[in-house]
Amino acid sequence: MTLLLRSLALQPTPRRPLWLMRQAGRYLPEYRKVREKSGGFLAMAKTPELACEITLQPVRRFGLDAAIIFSDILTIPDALGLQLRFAEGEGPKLNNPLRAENDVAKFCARAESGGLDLEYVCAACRLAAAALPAEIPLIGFCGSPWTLACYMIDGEGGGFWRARAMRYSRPDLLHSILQTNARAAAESLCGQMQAGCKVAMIFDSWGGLLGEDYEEFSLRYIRETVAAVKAKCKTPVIVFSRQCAAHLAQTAKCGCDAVGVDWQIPLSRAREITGGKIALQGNMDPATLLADKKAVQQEALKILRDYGNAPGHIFNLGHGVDKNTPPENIQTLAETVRSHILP
Ligand code: 1CP
Repeated sequence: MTLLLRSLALQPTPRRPLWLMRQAGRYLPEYRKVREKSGGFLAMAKTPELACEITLQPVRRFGLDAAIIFSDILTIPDALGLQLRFAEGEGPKLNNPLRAENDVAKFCARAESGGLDLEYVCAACRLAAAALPAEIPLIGFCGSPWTLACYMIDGEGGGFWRARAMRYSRPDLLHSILQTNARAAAESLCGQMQAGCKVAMIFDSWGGLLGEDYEEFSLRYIRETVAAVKAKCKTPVIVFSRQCAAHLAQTAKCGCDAVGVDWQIPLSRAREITGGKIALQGNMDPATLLADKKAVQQEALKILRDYGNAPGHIFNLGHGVDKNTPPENIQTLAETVRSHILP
């Protein structure tokens, strides 16, 4: 079994597996080169050969222990008719956000009748899984139902005020969006698993906006997604709910195999809370990678020592790699984690 799968199963490993959220992207010169030639993010994501190439780039360069398919959480709203676009120099935008009751009704009806066509994502997974060496598993992913709803309702990143307000003004509408998203997320993950991914990951990047409503509007639907994936594909599932340290105990019990932890709490505390019953992924502050080599080494060692020698740690960041990260700092991180041999 690969290092990552062993850690997910809480089995001992000779050293900690390492991969990084957003390990492919604009900080890599080889990514920028492909991006320039292809005409932008969506063209890359929708061309399986290019998506495969970009997936492999960071693994080749740094010798990481997992690859994550190059795609985006917003492929689901795009496939369900909300039309994703990237305006130059801006973030992603959806042309048809869900604002009125009628938009939501049409959206849910379409999702139920039409299914989800993300064949280009599956095609990229098949290529990448075939190109990777056996010891490097491919991770497939999706956004959590709530995080998808944030973009679907507001139409773009920012404060997500419309999505947050809907839980007070029309919780019934929000619940129907979330229910539809839970089914779509599970379907998308299962498609990626059937196309060769060995691990599924759910990104709940905006779970932290919900406060005490996290269970009702996010975790409940993550639980449903995890159960649906487990019923069909049996692959391990990682759940990353950002800025949700206060809800770690509940998240750890949602049926997943690992939780992603951000840098709000030390891993040792996260382990106390989760009782060692589940693997933990994280949790270096990505800003560390904008500092110097010495800081990267020190922080990496601090995290490795803080977790201790127990099995079940997947080294990662607490959020994605920043676009201003010097690649040589990731090289330093990879060398530091690789040379930390467990007794
Ligand atoms: O070249 C570019 O300008 C595109 C930048 C970019 C990239 C590299 C976007 C647009 N998406 C991606 C790839 C991506 N997105 C991956 C690829 C695999 C890898 O990790 O290497 C993954 C896993 C995602 C997931 C994603 N997309 C999340 C969840 C994780 C997180 O970072 O919180 C979210 C919230 C998105 C939305 C999104 N897509 C792109 C951007 C810039 C954003 C954020 C928009 C915002 O600010 O709200």
